[in-house]
Amino acid sequence: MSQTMDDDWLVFHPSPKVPDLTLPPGAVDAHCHVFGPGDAFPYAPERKYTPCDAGKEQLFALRDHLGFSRNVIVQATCHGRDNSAMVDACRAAGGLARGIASVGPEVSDADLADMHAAGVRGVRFNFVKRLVDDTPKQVFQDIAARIAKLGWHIVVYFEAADLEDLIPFLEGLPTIIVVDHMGRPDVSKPLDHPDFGRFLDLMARNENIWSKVTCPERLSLQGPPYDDVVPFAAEVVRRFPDRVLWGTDWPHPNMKSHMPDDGALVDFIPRIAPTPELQQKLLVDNPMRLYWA
Ligand code: 0GY
Repeated sequence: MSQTMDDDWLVFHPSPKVPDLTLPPGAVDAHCHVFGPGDAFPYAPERKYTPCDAGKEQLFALRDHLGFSRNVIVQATCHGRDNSAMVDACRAAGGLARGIASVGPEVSDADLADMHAAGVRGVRFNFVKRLVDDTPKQVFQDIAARIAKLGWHIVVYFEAADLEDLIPFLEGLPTIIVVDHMGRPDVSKPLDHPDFGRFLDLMARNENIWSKVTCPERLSLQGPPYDDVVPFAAEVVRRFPDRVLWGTDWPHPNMKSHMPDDGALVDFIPRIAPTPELQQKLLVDNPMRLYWA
C-alpha cells in the first residue's frame, strides 16, 4: 500500500487561533496523536487509512500555542501495533507526555517495561469497525490482566450502537477504563434517549469508568460551534466531574466534513465545564491523577 496520504484526507488546521480561554496552569491535552512522519515511522500494512504526516514537533508546537503543558498521545490505528512513533514522541517530550499503546498478545514483558519507562500508561482496545479488524475478547482480557499489573489502564473506542453488547465485557475489565468521545452518542437524539442513558448508567454503576468529553467536531451534525454536542458533554462533566478528560484529538484523523480550528476547540471547554473548578478537574487534576501520579 502506498504511504501517500489518502486523496480525501483533510490536513490539520495550519494556523489555529490563540484560544480566548486561558487554560489553567498545567493543563493536559489528554487525547492527541502523532502520525509518522512516514519516512521515519512507516504506516502499518494493515491500516485502514493513510494520513498526512503529523509529527511530534508539530504536536509540541500546538501544545505551546494553545497553552497546554502536557499531552497524552494515543496510538493511532494507522500505526497498528508498532508503537514506535508514539513512544519516540513520549521520550522526546521529557516527561511532559504520556502514551497509550496498541498491543497484541505477542508483546513481551520487556517491551511493556520499555514502554512504561518511556511514559506509556495504558492500552487502547478499539471496536470501531472502520478502523480495525476484529480482535477476540479473550485476547483483550489476557492483555488487560497483564497491563493491570503495571498499574496501567484501558482506553476503549466504540460506536454507541455497540455499547449494549460490550457492557458485560467492559464491566469485567480489571482496571480504570476511559471511554473515547463519550461513546460517540448520536447527538440528533434527545439527551434523555435510552442510548445515551445506557452510557450514563454505565458510568454511574462503575466508578472505574471514565469518559473523554472530546470530539465535538466529530460528533456534531451541525458543525462549528458544535451547539448540538454541548448538552451531551456538559451532562457528563456535571455528573462525573472527577472522571472526565479533555483533548484536542489533533491531528483529527478521518475528518471528512471540515477541519476544526484547535483554538476554537479549546474555546468549547467553558461551554461544557462552565466553572473554573470544573475546568481545573477536567484539564489538570483528573489527567494528572491518572497519568502522572
Ligand atoms: C480518534 C478517532 C478516530 C481515529 C483513531 O486511531 C485512530 O485511527 O482514533 C476516528 O477515525 O474516529 O480518536 O482519533
